[in-house]
Amino acid sequence: MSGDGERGAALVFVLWLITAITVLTASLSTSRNEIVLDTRVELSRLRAGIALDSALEVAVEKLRTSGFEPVGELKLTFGDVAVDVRVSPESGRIDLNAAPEELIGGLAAASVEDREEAARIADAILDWRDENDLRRAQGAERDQYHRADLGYGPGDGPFRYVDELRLVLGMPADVAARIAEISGVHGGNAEIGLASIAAPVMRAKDLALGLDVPTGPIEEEANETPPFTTDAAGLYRVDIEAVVDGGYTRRTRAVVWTSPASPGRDYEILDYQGWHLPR
Ligand SMILES: [Ca+2]
Repeated sequence: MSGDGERGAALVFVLWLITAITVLTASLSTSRNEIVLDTRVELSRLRAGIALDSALEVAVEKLRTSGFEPVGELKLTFGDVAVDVRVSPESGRIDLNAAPEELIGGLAAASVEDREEAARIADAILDWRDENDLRRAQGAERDQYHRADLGYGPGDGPFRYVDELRLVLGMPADVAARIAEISGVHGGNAEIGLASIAAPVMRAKDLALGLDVPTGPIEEEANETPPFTTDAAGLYRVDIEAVVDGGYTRRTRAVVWTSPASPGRDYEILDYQGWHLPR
């Protein structure tokens, strides 16, 4: 069977599976019994999970063939599961491990309004990634983590995942989430590439250069989607949200590499995270 034929058959199977689970869910829908309600949530979780996995397959295939121009967005429907896909090139992000120190400063300043807090966060990020135990002026090394009773120390090496930002001493969770939106660990570029650059990334770059631009998060920027461009290294972040029956919601974020060096591999998933948000 050809590749297209196999994918077509797989999608038909996915639709059949979701329909079968939908029928099963409907047969439970009149009951108020607690165990049955738990089962319905579990079935929604399952339907969303199947749709998320299928959408990731579709997104990767589209990246490998036609691309995502003009904007990296795609809407899919699997039965009554509505799926939104957003794709963006990793080279449009700031590499947490490779970026020069000023750019890490800009990254923090674009994510926190207070310049002193931004400077503390930048120093703590740099102390996390450098291999030495020499504390920067406002940073944090092993001693500071020990005194904060965290039970772990700084990585003293490259960030493996953007979510490791949450472990950095003094990093508020919302700031870690904002920085994670505009940074990555897989690109390996010291400079931001020519790939589509989101507004906060541009601001981080300007702040690193000392230009007079606003610090902190800007709400409108979060909703802007820059035009899609191809990533020269074939590295993309794929954000997917699946909503079952307009209610139960599950999300995944994956970093995919569409042109891995290993022969015989079509793509590799370098990072994968999942959330489910029960209503
Ligand atoms: Ca260190």
